Amino acid sequence: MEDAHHHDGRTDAPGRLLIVSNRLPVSAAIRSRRLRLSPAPGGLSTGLARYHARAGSVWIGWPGDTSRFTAAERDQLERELRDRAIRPVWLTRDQIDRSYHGYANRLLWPLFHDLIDRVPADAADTGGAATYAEVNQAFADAVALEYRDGDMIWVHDYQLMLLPAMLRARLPQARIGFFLHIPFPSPDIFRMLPSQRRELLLGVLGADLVGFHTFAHVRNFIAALMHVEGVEADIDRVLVGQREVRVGAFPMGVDAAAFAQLAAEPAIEARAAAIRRQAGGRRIVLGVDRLDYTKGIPRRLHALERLFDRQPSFRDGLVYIQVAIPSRGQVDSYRHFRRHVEESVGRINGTYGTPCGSPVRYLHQAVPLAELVALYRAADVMLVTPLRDGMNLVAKEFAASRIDDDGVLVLSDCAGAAAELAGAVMVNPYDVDAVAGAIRAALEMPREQRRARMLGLRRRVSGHDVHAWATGFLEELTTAGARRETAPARLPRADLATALDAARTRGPLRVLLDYDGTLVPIASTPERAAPDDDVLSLLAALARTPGLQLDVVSGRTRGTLEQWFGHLPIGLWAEHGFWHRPAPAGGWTPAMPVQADRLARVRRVLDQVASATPGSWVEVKSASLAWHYRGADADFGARQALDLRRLLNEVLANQPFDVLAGKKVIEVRLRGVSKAAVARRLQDDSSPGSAIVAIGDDHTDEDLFRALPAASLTVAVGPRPTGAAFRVADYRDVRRVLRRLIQPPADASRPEPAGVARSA
Ligand code: ADQ
Repeated sequence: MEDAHHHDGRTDAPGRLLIVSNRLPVSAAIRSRRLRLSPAPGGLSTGLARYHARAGSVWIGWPGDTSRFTAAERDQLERELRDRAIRPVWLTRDQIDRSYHGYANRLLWPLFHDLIDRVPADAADTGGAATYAEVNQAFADAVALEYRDGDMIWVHDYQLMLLPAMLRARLPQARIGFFLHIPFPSPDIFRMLPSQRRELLLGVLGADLVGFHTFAHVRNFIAALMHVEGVEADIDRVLVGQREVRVGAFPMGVDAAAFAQLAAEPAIEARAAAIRRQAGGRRIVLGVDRLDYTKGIPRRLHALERLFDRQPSFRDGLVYIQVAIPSRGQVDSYRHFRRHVEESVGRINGTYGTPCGSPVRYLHQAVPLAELVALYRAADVMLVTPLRDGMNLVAKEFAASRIDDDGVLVLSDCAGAAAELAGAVMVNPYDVDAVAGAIRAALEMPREQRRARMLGLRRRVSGHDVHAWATGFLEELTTAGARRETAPARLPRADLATALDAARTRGPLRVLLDYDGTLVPIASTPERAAPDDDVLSLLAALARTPGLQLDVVSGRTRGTLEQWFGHLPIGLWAEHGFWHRPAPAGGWTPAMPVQADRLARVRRVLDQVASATPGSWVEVKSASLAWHYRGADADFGARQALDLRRLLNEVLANQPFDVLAGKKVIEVRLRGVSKAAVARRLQDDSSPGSAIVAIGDDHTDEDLFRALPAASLTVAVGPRPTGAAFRVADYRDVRRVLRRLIQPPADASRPEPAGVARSA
């Protein structure tokens, strides 16, 4: 049987989008012997379902517990899902218990929401981690089966964090995106995860693009990566071996137009009016949440209690409607939590109710969308006070529904949405008094202010809806994948030879060489990397070559460079250009004043870390200090490095220092000292008409390449992503290229315009 997508027959059709998430937009159940599909709860499926309906995508996920289904019922389910472009991943009950209810919901969920006291003591030893991996593997099988060349794969959320790497291993060329719908915790909390920390991080990094709701989550993720070997993180990308992974904030939106349209329907307006009437003149305060301990419902109820206590007029002046959608009833802590919430509601109504009514209406049910929108429209104040939330779409749905520009949103500053919704009344959800105060302020807010705030909220919510979110993510994924395909890794070496020969026939050359990793291999200790005879005679020969001016630009100290190359008639740049010596008799001059006292203060900190970290040491240079931890225990060293980096980055941010993390080294360097500054000075003192050739192997050389004139011949050594025009494999290739420069240029033997011979 063919599905709809096979019928189009186009061979050049752009690939499809494969959405992969644990839950599908529908979940299946047998009720009264009939198969029923109902919309699945939760922000991910609700939000994305609207995108799926429009986009012609295929959705792969778990259809809910089908362990009691007959074979015929499963077949029927599969057919009905197929009509909705959905492919089910069948999981056993045990797999769901251990992986979804177990590892994902008992462990990852509370930990990622900073609620570590919700992590059960036995969370690590129920075999959940292994089953989680097994379930991710089952998803990988399903995706690989569906995948065709050119498709894009978009994996969602914390239940599937291993999946991107599993897919990368099977489909190396696929474009894979990953989005985390929940927060990524600070590295200090992430470190508490008892199992497969590293695997989860590397799992996610199998994607080409990793998205979060906010920059705070991006920052936490990147900080956690500082622990991981072989991974180099930048502000918006991570280098994993040779592969570049983009990382970014993509705040998810809601289908704002659809909510606005619903909100304007006469039936819904009438229903909202009816709800207001039933409140009998009381002001309406509303809460809508999945019944989840992250949503802050008990503290919210406390805040109301406090308000009723201190402000008796509110006791029959307002009604609080709490709609709590049942959620994760299979997990113990959710069952206990439900009881706790219901007891609180009972207590408040018992204490503050009157014969004519109770101040809290509590609904433990999923309400239909139309009813939800009517509630949004009826409310005077919407309370969204999670203790922690990836985004929180309820806040946005409320704003999108308020086409009357009225209603006040009280929003927790611990929700991702707080980074966007400036028009809300922000509260710390843990501060019960502040929440009570915010509810009161919201109720008393004058109409004009309500209107101004709501206009701002609506503008944001409709300008950044769920379609813009998905499109934005997928566009970025397209370019992220494209970059990998066009990485200049395959530039033929012959091109470099041709370009060099052409440059030499045109005029003089200025050749800039990095040292370690470029002229010699990287050695295990810096002392072992002394130049061999071959490289010394090669440099001497280059120095003698007419029309060629040679400079060595290195991070090494001037003492070392002087000792190795002092006798050669070449320019030397030590400590990334802080010291310069133009020629053997020239003497060394610093590029800027040394800030000895400031460096001394940093040094005290580094010395302290070094003394606490066996095997590590501090290197002192004129313009920089470096803490090397290559010799330390790998885990301990990484942990110390993380703490040190965070301290230095935060404390030194406003001081004239750069903090640079290299391979097992953290360096603090006077700002402005870089190979880029060398590039600028060089352009002033080169012979007129010189072409510049620059060769280097690490990221300090990238600064140099970027600062050179565009026509320069920049050459990267080794396999990292680079802005250089050419690439060679290693120091042996570099020497081969340099040897060529000692010979007369290949083209010199051919008849050339008169001016050219001069340069040879
Ligand atoms: P959730 O934790 O599920 O989502 P949220 O973003 O608020 O939280 O989404 C809840 C969804 O369920 C909303 O669309 C809401 O309308 C619906 N809903 C809630 N209560 C309901 C009820 N009683 N009846 C019917 N529908 C109800 C996770 C993260 C969030 C993140 C989303 C999307 O925890 O932080 O915003 O994914 O990424």
